[in-house]
Order: sequence, then structure tokens, then C-alpha cells
Amino acid sequence: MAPTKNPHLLAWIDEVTKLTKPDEVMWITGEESQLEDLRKEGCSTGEMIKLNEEKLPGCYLHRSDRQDVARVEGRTFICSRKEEDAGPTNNWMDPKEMYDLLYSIADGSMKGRTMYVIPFSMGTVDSPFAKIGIEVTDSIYVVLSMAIMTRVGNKVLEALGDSPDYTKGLHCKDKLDPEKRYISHFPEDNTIISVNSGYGGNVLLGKKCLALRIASHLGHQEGWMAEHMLILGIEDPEGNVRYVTGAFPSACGKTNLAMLIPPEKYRKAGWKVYCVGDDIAWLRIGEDGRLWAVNPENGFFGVAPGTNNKSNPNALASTSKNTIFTNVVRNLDDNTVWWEKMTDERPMNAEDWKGEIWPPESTEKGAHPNSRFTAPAKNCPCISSEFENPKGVPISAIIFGGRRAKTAPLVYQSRDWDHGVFVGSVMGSETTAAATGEVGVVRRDPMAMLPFCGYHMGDYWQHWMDMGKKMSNPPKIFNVNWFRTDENGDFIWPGFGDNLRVLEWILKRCEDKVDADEVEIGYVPKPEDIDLEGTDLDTDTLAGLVAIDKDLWREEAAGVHEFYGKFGDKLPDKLKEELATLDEKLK
Ligand code: GTP
Ligand code: SPV
Ligand code: MN
Repeated sequence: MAPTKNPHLLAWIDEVTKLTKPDEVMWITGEESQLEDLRKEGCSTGEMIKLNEEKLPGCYLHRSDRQDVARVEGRTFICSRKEEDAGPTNNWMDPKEMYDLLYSIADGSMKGRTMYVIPFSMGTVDSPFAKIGIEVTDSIYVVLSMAIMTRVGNKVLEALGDSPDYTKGLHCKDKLDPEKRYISHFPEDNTIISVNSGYGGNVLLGKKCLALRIASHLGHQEGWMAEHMLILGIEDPEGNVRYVTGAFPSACGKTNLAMLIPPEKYRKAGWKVYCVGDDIAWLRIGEDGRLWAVNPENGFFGVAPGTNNKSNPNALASTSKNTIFTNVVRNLDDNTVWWEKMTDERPMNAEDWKGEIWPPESTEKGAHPNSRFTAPAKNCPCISSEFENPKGVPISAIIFGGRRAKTAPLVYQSRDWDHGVFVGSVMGSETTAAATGEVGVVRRDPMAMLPFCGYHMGDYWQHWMDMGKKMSNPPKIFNVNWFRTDENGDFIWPGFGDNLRVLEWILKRCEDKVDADEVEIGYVPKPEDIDLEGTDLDTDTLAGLVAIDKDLWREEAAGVHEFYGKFGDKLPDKLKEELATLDEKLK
């Protein structure tokens, strides 16, 4: 029996049941015993593999279909009623046409299967800012992952009561046919439909679909913002805690920055770092005129490769229990997991991400480059005491960043809010394995939201401008790049924990405690103002890292002109002016 009397919800579930025709319907209650039964059932069908209970208690391995390992941006649609409202950076289809197409795919697709109904909350249940969703799915992996990534079950239904105000999410695995895969959003109907995929970002509908694409549209209407941002707290030796957010494109370092461990010198001096969120921030203006950030998620869906005891011990610790690993290596000696760079030595007796024997002499990667872990946030040793504070945390600085071998300096500060919005709007970054397609090509990814903005990007930029005007004390805006390379293609900046050295400069700039050099694109540090003690770098190298190559920046500006050209009348005048100023300075 349904654990709710909500007439709107019951009517919709009835409709979906008639459409997909499952053998059974199961409401997810949030009780541990029900989840445990589902884990057992997942193992019996092979959807999940139980890992070594002593070494990895409560942990499971899942392998997605080989053709289904990343987000599919080419098959992701914003089906607003008017095409113009989706804008030039989103795929669009007329909602009626898309519903017809998706219903024809969903029709009978759950025959012989169980349909799970997952009530979930993005944000703590009962928070005035939380958004409730109901995800209907035929995947146990989705149920178990949603139970880690969000708050699920009857308590969410209680919070919803009889209200019609929830996001409808329908997910049908169907035949996992890549040609019939659609990740579709209907912002005006508060509805998401995802078919023919089983991969995280395409099917955990609370995450990118609700908390970014649908929520960005709601935020535009309601006066707040949903952003692809980490949220980090930094405590200095005097005990002051300041918070920053960082928007970097997929697989460009948010999880790593959000959990960083300070370099030894900083640790000894008393610096501490607290993780509030690693992927999504909902931002609102507080009564104090500052920007406040909440992480609507309850777990991490993090990139596995590269995570190790040196690069990100906190992420590794987060995966030590009650975690689901997707598309990593299985070590057959002790039934644990492995991925590239976890340890120096690879396991010799192992299965690769596809579940095939991984020969010791193989030159192939064992884990998929976009293999991931789904881990409860409360496992993180540095989780912030404010993680569940419904008000969120006040933000001192917003940091944009990307993966650039050249051009972008280690760090620079924008001149003011509007210039900062410009800096975010022209972000460029090399593509990664987080989405299907070529890896390593530079593309414009404004505010790291190119794949996640649920409405016209021109309106989105205007919304940023408008939010800035409403704040009496807005965050300062910066841009970072940890990924500049030398002539051998090696990263020059050590990155990871050492990124705190750059954050320290950023915080000092926020409080006018350090000078800077004004250059064409904003303010860069004086090389001696970044603390390099304990690194192999000297101030000359740092000077190189913050140097501006005018020729490269002229090329960059030309690329921005081309990109901005797509937005026509919707490009805010302010951004046009900022680009003209940049052109002028680069002359
Ligand atoms: P999504 O979950 O896809 O949104 O990605 P994310 O931004 O959270 O990326 P994540 O922190 O997982 O980092 C992705 C990759 O970048 C990993 O392979 C990291 O090892 C690498 N990386 C992260 N931070 C740094 C850094 O400071 N320097 C270098 N060189 N690599 C880094
Ligand atoms: C990203 O690609 O930015 C992710 C992973 O955080 S996914 O949830 O698949 O979108
Ligand atoms: Mn992400």
C-alpha cells in the first residue's frame, strides 16, 4: 500500500504504473531493513557485487553497461514550451513531441520488473529551501545510490503532505539502447524523464537533473541560484572560518578542493579545512546582504581514478564503508577495489571495469576514466559542522576555474562583480571523461554550467548580474587554473593540498590584506605573496604561472567573440562592455 494519501502523487504514480506496466510497485521507505533486502536482491541478479565485508564494510561494486559510462550531453534535452527559453547551448524538442516519444519508449518497459518509488529531498527534510522529488525507477542501483546521495523515504512524504509541489522523475532502464537514450527536462512541468541509461549523472535524477537543470530554472524565477559548485570552509590559525565556493567543470577538481588537507606548514600553524559540498551549491541572498550557500546533496558521486592517500585522503576515507563503486577494478585476491593511481602497484589478479580478467601485461586502463564512488557525506573526516544547517554558510569568495594547459594563470581576481560574471561566462576548459565525446579539447563552459543550465544562458548571465545588484556585500570573484603544463606536458603547480596556498591569497584579497598586480585580465598575485615554503617551486616559477601571454589572450578573446555571437539579443550589455574593455586592454 502507498504510504501517502497525497492525491496528486497517487494520481501520477497510477498513471506511470499504467504506462510502464511493472509486475510490482515498491515504495522506498528509507528503512535500513528494506535497503538491505534490496542490496541482497541486487547481488542475486548480478547488478551489485558485495565486496570484502572486513576491508570495505557495507560496500558494493556495480558495473554499468559498456556503452553507458558517462553523461550524454548530445542526448540531454531542455523541453521548454518555447525553443528560445532553452537557448543556444541546450538541445530542445517540443514538449509534446518529446512526451510522445518518451511515452512510447516507456510503454510496457517495466514488464517483468519492479517499479520503485523513491520520495527524496534535496536539502535537509523540512528545510524551507529543500526541494522534494519523486523518482520512479526500475533500477535497484538507482534506489541504493539515491539513498546515499539524497534523503529518502517516508519522512519526505510527510514533509510533502498533500502538496502538488514536487519534481516528477521517471527513469526507465528499458534496453539501455544508446540510440534511444534521452535525458529530458520539462521545466514548466517540473518533470524529468530519463530512458535507456543506467549511468549516475543520467539516472540519479536528484543530482544534475533536479538540483541543477530544474533548480536553475526555479532559481531564475524565485530569485536564487543553483550552481555546479563545491562549498569549502577554511579556518585560519586565529580560528576564523570563511567559506568559498568553486565552480570547475566536471572532473576538474571540485571534490579534491572541497576535501583538501593543508600542507604541513599550514597544518602546524592551525589551518583547517571543512567540506560542505563537492558538486552542487544552492545560493541565496541573506538578510545581511551576503550570499549564503547550501549543499542540497547527502553524499558524493566522485571520480575514482587519481584518488589516493596523498592526493585526497579524505575522499578515500569517505569510501571506506557503505559505498557503491561503479566501473572500477575488482581485486580478486581480497575482493576489494582499485583504480589508476590508487597505489603504485596494480593488483595482478583482477577484473577490469568491464568484469573481464585484466592481464598483468595489459596496457589498457583497468578502471574506466569516469569510474566513480557513491559515498555518504557523513563518512568524510572533514565534513563541516554546518553541512546540515538549513541556512547554509556565508560566502566570501566565488572561484571559477578550468583545466588549461596554457593561457589561464594560476589565479587572478576580477575587478568587481560584473567583471567577475564576465570571467565566469568566458570560462574555457579541456573536456574530460565525465561526458561522452572527445577528451582534452578546450571548450567554453560558462560557470561550469554549460551542460547543466536549464534555461537560456543569456538569461542566466543576466540573473547573475541581477543577483549581484541585490547584495550589499557580495563575494569577491576569482579564477584559478591548477593545470598549467611545462614543455614536457607536466603540471607545474603541485595542486591538491597545496592549493590552500592560493586560497590563502584569495582570502587575504577579500579582506584587503594583500596587494596585487593589475594586469589586462584583472589582478594577479605578486609572486612573493604566495607562500611557497615546503614546495619545490621558487618565485620565478610562480611569476611564470601568473604571467599573461597577450598573444594567447588575444586568441582567447577572439574565441569569446565567436561564442558570445550565439546569444544575440540575450547577451547582457554589461558582458559586451566587459569584452570590449578586455579587447582594449589587450591592444
Ligand atoms: P565532477 O564530479 O565530475 O563534477 O568532478 P570534480 O570537479 O569534483 O573533479 P575531481 O575533484 O573529482 O577531480 C577530477 C580529476 O582531477 C581527478 O583525476 C583528480 O586527481 C584531478 N585533480 C583534482 N585536483 C587537482 C589538482 O589540484 N591538480 C591536478 N594536477 N589534478 C587535480
Ligand atoms: C559531473 O559530470 O559533473 C558529475 C558526475 O558530477 S554526474 O553526476 O554524472 O554528472
Ligand atoms: Mn559535477
